[in-house]
Amino acid sequence: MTDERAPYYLTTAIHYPNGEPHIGHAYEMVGADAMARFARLDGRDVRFLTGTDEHGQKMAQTAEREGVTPLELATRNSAAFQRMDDEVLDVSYDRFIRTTDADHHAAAQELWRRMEANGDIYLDRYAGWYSVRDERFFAEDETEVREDGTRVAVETGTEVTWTEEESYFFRLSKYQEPLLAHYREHPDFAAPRSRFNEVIRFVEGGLEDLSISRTSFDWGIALPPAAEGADDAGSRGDHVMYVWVDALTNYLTGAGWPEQDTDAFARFWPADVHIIGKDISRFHCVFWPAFLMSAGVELPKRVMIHGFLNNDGEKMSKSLGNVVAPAEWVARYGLDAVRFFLLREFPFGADGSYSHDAVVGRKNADLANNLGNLAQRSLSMVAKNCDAAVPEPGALTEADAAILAQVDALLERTRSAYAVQDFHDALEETWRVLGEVNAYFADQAPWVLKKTDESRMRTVLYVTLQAVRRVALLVQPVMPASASRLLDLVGVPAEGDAGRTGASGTGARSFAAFAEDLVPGTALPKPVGVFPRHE
Ligand code: ME8
Repeated sequence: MTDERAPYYLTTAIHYPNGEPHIGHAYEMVGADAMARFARLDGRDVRFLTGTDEHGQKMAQTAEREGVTPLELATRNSAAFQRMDDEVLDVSYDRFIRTTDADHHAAAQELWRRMEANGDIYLDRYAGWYSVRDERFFAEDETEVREDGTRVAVETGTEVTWTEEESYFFRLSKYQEPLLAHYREHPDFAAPRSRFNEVIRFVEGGLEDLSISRTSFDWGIALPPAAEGADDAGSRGDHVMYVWVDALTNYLTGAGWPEQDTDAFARFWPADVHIIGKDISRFHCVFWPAFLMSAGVELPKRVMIHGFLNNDGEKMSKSLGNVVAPAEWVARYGLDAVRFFLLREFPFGADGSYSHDAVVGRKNADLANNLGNLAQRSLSMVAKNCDAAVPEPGALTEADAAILAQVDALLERTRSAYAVQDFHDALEETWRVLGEVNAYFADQAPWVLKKTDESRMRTVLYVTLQAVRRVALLVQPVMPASASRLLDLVGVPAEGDAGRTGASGTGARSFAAFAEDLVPGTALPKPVGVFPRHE
């Protein structure tokens, strides 16, 4: 049977397992997870790829310092990243790729072979500055010498070292015009616009060929054997692929390329969106599409460049001692409050900050007061005054219809916001409408109607539950477990694993349920608080 759902393939950056995951990694995962869940609930056939980027000099050096092999280091920390996804953040990924996986080696070598067959790879010598921390090369004028004599990359502040070695080069310069043409024809290729513009300006400034192999260490993917009769066959074995060539290829491996799963590849490639942070936009918006053009593979549809999450406005760093472990955060505030905070607090494309007060503010004001109290008060009244079942509404007044119309409009608004990864807008609008529902509830005062007009009280409670139900459906991608509990309370049955609630247990409800109405007479469970206050 053919699957009629439209495919949706999204990826995160693959993270360096040279240490434990931090809250910046968690931020990216929560954003991507909300997108994956939204797409599933909206009827798409989702493939969601994440994983770890295990090769390169940084991994080799860290392993040496710690007295373990690079593979041991990678295996240990890759497991820590996977635990963060599974046990801490409830991320609904479909595959956790490791660049040490066998199918990935095959894909990276195939990409190389194709770029080479296209005449885009040549042997030369590299002489210049390399930052191991960033795993990237810098031109001399992109570096500066600090007072203490160390030379650093201006953009990232990391130390660079002079590197001279035989290296294979990729003819990036050849792709300047094709890239600019692609950007012109696909104005949504990267977002947000301001970050995309930086990329365009960089390409307009001219592109130099890129060094894509290293000889000074061996922790990387071997080059494919030379084509017959090639004159570089002798030295090829001394090289490993530059880690970024290998890393970027993971997106193809994860779709089944080249031959692991050709049906999946036909279905899921080109990727709908790569989700990455602002520090690696050049790799994803310049190098990656150039590699793909060279190899004759279609380009991804979109690169979403998110901003950085800082600690109270300060950059997180080990030396400042302000690195927060995601598990600590979740233990302190609860998972759904953390997920909500991360997506509600500032736009995904912008930089933002967290602080204890800011998280508690969101948790108490938005979740406990605005949504939690509304649900709790209306459900308690129903439990006491309507035989613990969905009440039968009478004719709707203008006020009833107006508030329901605002709630109904949220699905389309949320859908278009998610289409451009604007969770912040979706949540801001949802909470604006929740504010209106709270005002409606206060105006209608069902606790007064109880004494004067019970039939009208039932209508007001019905309308309020209807609003709570729709909001709960819409916030499932952000707060899977709490939304699911709330939907249980308003009597919306779970539908298996449509949205993959993962560790959170109970099933999700697809957005198809949005258009349905609560059925009067449906028995409701005893109401319990879903959004506790942070004391
Ligand atoms: O760059 N806030 O890995 P990585 C938000 N292996 N996002 C942050 C962040 C912060 N404070 N710090 C880092 C790599 N990130 C490569 C990627 S992809 C083929 C290879 C984001 O572990 C960062 O922007 O250093 C990136 O998207 C991701 O975390 C992994 O960073």
